[in-house]
Amino acid sequence: KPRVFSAMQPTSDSLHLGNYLGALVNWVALQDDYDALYGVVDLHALTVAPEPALLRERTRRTAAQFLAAGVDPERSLVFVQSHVPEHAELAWLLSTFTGFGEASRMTQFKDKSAKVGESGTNVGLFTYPVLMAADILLYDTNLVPVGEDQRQHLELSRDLAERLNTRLGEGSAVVPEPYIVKETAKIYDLQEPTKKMSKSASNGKGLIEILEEPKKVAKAIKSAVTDLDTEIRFDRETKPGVSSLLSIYSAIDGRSIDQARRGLPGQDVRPPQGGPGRCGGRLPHPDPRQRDGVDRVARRLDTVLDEGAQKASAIARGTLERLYDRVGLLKPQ
Ligand code: AQP
Repeated sequence: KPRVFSAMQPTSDSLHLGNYLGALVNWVALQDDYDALYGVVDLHALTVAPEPALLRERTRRTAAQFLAAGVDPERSLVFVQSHVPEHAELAWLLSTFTGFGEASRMTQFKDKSAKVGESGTNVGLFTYPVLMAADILLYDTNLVPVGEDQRQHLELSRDLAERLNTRLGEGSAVVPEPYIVKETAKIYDLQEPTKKMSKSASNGKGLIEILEEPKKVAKAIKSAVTDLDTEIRFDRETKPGVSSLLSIYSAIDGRSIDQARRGLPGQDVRPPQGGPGRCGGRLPHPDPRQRDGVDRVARRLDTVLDEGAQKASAIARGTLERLYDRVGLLKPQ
């Protein structure tokens, strides 16, 4: 089977609707046809200097939300990045293949460092896309399901894979393909509908957390920014607020944008198993079953993560040894 890899950072108590619709729904859908590995990338989270106890707690919660959303540990490996030391090892090797200018062109670093200023930023944030490339190349990944915001980082991973093949010989790395579903590639902030929904957004009211109380979700949707006229029409340019709500509604309820606009019944085509499903009334909101799901799976979590890390590490070791050999590192006897 071809391989799929993707990951999320444990940087909040709950994933948000952008993480869910942009990535997680696709992880669940792909696990049937692919050999899937899904990671909680705690090493990446260190770039924002989290409080240690909170990071540990969020690492487990993030993994639990993968399972609650329908990632099935019988079919997919779920693991914590720091439990597989090969990620950090390959990141170092790849950093020696990455041009300084190339890394400097990453827009996410530019945006994030502009927010905190040079004194607030760190080298880890700068080399973040190199660690991400290591995450992906380590598993000879064919497909990476992510949101639109990760497209440029994916492009760097592809460039690095090609460079390894050119400099170290064919078969050094698999060149990964992005899997970005157009309709849900970018879920927008409810208060600023031209910006992506993001946990670090300045105004928390524009965000829907998937573990939020349905009542609060309904309230957030009701107070979403729309526009002055009453026409319901999909047009990102002139009606970003209305268009964003239509996209969310359509993605959650399985309606086409046009059906959603006309209030027609949906086909219940998505999301797959474990997803929010149909909603009461006219407002889409995540199903409370997801909350129960998180509690139910918490007990199984340690075993799942242990097994996931062991199996992931076995694959990762093979890739790393191949590359260490090709760059000329002396093998320990
Ligand atoms: N608004 C979004 N629409 C679609 N997809 C999105 N993703 C994130 N926001 C949206 C996708 O979710 C996955 C999680 O990636 P991450 O854990 O690295 O988080 P992130 O991209 O850093 O998410 P945030 O909320 O935007 O965090 P901050 O504010 O810290 O930057 C990825 O596949 C991402 O594409």
